[in-house]
Amino acid sequence: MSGLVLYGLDISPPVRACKLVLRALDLDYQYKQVDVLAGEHFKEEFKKKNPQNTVPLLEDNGALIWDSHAIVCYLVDKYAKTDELYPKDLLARAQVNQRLYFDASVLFMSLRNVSIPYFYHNVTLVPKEKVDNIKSGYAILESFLGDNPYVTGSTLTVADLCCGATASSLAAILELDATKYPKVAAWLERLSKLPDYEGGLKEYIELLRPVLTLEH
Ligand SMILES: N[C@@H](CCC(=O)N[C@@H](CS)C(=O)NCC(=O)O)C(=O)O
Repeated sequence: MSGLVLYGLDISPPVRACKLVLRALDLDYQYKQVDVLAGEHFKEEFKKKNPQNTVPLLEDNGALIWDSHAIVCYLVDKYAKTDELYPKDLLARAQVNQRLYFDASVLFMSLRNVSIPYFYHNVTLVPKEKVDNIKSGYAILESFLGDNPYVTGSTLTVADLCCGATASSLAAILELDATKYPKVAAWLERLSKLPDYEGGLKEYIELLRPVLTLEH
């Protein structure tokens, strides 16, 4: 057993992304459940490890890393046998990083800006601008894909696993319209064949979709 410990819960999209990368690298790790819905991430013990109070959090022989994007890059750099998932070539890496920052700052935020108000304040009405943010995320992904099977080209990278974990979860708010975004639909279908892809996806969608009302 490695010294790796992942803290999280399956319904979390960024936790799913980390689990997909751990699986792709065939790494052993201990999984410690943090029940975010019950507020466990605000407990002092967890706060000491991650003052941002978010999951996922990775512990590697005592070193602490959080934010899924930092975690997945670290895992590939440290443990992968090849650099395919996170290329060392500077330009290729810059492109993967761009997609990772897009996921962190745009795509995931369009989800979080709806899920946090619901989970913490029971806000079920999703204003039009937040619905539009989801549509815009789908449209940007469609353009990233172009004629390629993956978001940076012909090979799967951590950018697909992070963006894919978020994009699949957006269906919790607004189901993807495959006629408008056929490339995103085909890409998600491709990713869905990966082992452990499902994780807590269905559960996450079922938690939100039935209770939300969207303004159009
Ligand atoms: N950018 C972060 C986002 C992490 C995040 O917001 N995780 C959610 C679960 S999906 C969380 O911990 N929410 C609890 C909170 O922010 O209070 C990442 O990629 O790790």
